[in-house]
Amino acid sequence: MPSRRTFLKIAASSVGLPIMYNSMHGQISGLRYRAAAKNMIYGAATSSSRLRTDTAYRTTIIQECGIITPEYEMKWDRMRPTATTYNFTDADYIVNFARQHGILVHGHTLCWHRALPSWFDTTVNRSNAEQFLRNHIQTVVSRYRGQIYSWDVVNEAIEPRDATPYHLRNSRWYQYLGENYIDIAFRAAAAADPSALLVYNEYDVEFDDNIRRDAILNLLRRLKARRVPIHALGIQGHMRAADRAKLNAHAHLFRQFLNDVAALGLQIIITEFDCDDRSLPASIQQRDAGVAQMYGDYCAVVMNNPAVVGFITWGITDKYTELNSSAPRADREPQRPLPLDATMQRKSAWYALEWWFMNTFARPQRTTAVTNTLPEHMLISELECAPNPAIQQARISFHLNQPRYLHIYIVDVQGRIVARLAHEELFSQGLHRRVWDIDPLSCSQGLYYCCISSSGNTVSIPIVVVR
Ligand code: 9MR
Repeated sequence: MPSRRTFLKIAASSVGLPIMYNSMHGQISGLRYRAAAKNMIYGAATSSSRLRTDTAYRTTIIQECGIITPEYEMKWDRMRPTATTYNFTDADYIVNFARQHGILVHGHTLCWHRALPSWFDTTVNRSNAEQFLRNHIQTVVSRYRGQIYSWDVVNEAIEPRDATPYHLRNSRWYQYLGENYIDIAFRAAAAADPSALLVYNEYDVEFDDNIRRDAILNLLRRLKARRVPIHALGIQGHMRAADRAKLNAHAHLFRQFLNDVAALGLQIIITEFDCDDRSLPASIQQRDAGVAQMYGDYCAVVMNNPAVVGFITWGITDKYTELNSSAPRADREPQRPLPLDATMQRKSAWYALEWWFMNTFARPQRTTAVTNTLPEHMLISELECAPNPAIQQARISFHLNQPRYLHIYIVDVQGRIVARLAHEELFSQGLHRRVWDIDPLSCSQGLYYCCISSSGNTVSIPIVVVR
């Protein structure tokens, strides 16, 4: 068998050589690695000011998050100081921070009825609304082309109380453009960044409101029928501890809804999970237990659906939860809705998520790293990649059930090849265990995939580089 080795150059890092672990063996804690081992993504909403000023917080985000959502920075009121100008400073900061640490970005949000700038109502009208929407999406999405994993293209478009046909929210966008605004937004986003996962984001799909759920499903069906480029449903998941019994009583409806969405060929991401603890007593122990139970019960529904590929919490630490302003407790105790407490310590909610990531089944490989996985899945099995700590070598093993020409390589989260280990090399049937020299690996800290491809089909496993 020819043994061809490919060597890579690396820009020497001032912080030393990277250490690489196979996250599947759990040497690294942090929910991002737990999720990645199942080809899922965990992350949190964040803000540029917190990342800039709070070092402990920043370190925590790097350790825990495989994806981040800007809580404010990509909303119209922050990006559009005037009708003709853009301010990208804070959004750029978040996107650059994410790139430096191998973290994906969930862009939020291109079209929403809230967080509009003060000039909006006096400037935008029926005759120019389409132009404003198109220009905004074209400008913002192309600026970050290739750097945003997923975009909340349209947020919260359903509101049955507004009594419109199809239960669409009677927002400015709807008043000016009708339902067509949704098509316009998705098509503009797809044109500006064909590689981004395009998401429709909604809330309140978990309980007894069938009208709302059906309205969302019917909207998704109409979009699919019109061939609008939509790839995923975002479910916000803002929960209240008080609603636990209600969640469990209606879990069959929520489960059915997830199945119906998946049947449309859409992925599902939980995009804004948190748990308002106002109904619970002041006792920290009781609150943390009640909140964690809600995390666990929610996961018992969503983690068991293979279409659910991501779980994002609305913040990661209680220190910065928005619930203290939007839903303050009567006793004035700070809310405890998130996986980490205000000093970045893990709470039961963190362990509930960890348990679910460790015990859920692996999702089909991520499309950023792989293409069609099924046939080669059966052909190649037992893939493992164990780089040594000095990262000069990686031991890769796999089983092949017929002789094949293979490509073996390492890609980053955007699917870019950072190391080619074998190129169209013939491998015999059976177990292969080989050590490849990597001299040294051109990987900064973050998540990568070791991939084996044959005839356009790829299998991959997540690996993690830590500096
Ligand atoms: O958490 C956000 C809050 O601080 C902002 O004031 C508000 C308006 O921009 O948006 C909040 O985030 C919302 C998100 O953008 C969409 N889904 C509901 C979120 C919580 O209200």
